[in-house]
Amino acid sequence: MRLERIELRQVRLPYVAPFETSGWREEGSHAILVCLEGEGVTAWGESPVGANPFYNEENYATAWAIQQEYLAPMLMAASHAGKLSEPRSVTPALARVRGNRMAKAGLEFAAWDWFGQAQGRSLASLLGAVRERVEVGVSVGIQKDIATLLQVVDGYLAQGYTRIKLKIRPGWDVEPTRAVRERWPALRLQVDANSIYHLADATHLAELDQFDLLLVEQPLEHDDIVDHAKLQPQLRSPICLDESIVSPAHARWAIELNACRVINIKPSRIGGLADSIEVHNLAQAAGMPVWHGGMLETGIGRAFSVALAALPNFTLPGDISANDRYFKRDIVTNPFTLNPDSTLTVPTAPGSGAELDHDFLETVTVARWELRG
Ligand code: NPG
Repeated sequence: MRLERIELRQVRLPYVAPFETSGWREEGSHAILVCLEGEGVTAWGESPVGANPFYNEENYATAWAIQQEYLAPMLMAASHAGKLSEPRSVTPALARVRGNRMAKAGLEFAAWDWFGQAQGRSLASLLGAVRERVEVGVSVGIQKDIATLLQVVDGYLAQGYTRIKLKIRPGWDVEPTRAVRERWPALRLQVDANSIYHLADATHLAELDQFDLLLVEQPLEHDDIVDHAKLQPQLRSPICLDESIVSPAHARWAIELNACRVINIKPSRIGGLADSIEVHNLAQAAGMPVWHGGMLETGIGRAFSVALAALPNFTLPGDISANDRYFKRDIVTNPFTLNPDSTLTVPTAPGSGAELDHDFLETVTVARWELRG
């Protein structure tokens, strides 16, 4: 891959409804899009960073700065030194920069799109996908009361989604989960705490065991593995780690310590697709299922999620809903729509398969920057 130009864009794209978790509320996407151009190929990636550093340490401002000052120049230099012969060479080329994984992921995703297009191969085939459709669910943010929650869940079930995740926090955990479970006894249901509890809350968290949950996601601190290993034996529900698993090494530590029984893979959190595949493979070797999380990606990031979720060990439904669950109008002309069996169809076009709506993208771009090689 010989790059001639790297472009970054900040977009602002309002959500159909604000999204509220235990720690923050966001009204729209603040994603950074990455465009790579070279050898006649134009490729796109996305860093699905938020408005605030409340999920992890990154937000749109940190990613924007690190990409401009370090990552884009490093990628350009690696490309001109002939060091980017495959998409897997991007991660080592950016490795001197510690952390900042979402910032890196946008560039890495775009490189996969570039190689897919250049080789006339779909991203799914490059990644080793084994499925043509992937099962998906919806993540339901915190609502103002239980009646509203039941209405919102009912709406998603009516659209055909068959797995629901509830955001929980102290004061909004056992009762809303009970209400949903009582109304839909057979529903595949899971909860996500986004790091709001502490080990001392173990007895309270064990109350969730009565609701036959697929998993309890990231109950404890965002960077913890050890306390989760102490909590898991106190819960019947499987713990799933999200925030804590930022690299293949973290996945290995969690597996070795029995800190969880499931891993959520978000390739942006892990710094790209290459390391995400490694996490997938480590979990598979340990007999541990993984599933694909979501960062309310635009249509660009979503295409990467759907392709990755088609790997064999993604055996639980992903937080990868159809584009219209997030945006009234997305920046792609080929949004995903929900199939009647609660799946999305894996793209087969070369590269990521996302087709940009360039005119609309112009109207939602609030900043742009470019580097020429
Ligand atoms: O469908 O993309 C989606 C949202 C899934 O709940 C979801 N994401 O903690 O997993 C999470 C949460 C999240 C959203 C995290 C935005 C960070 C930012």
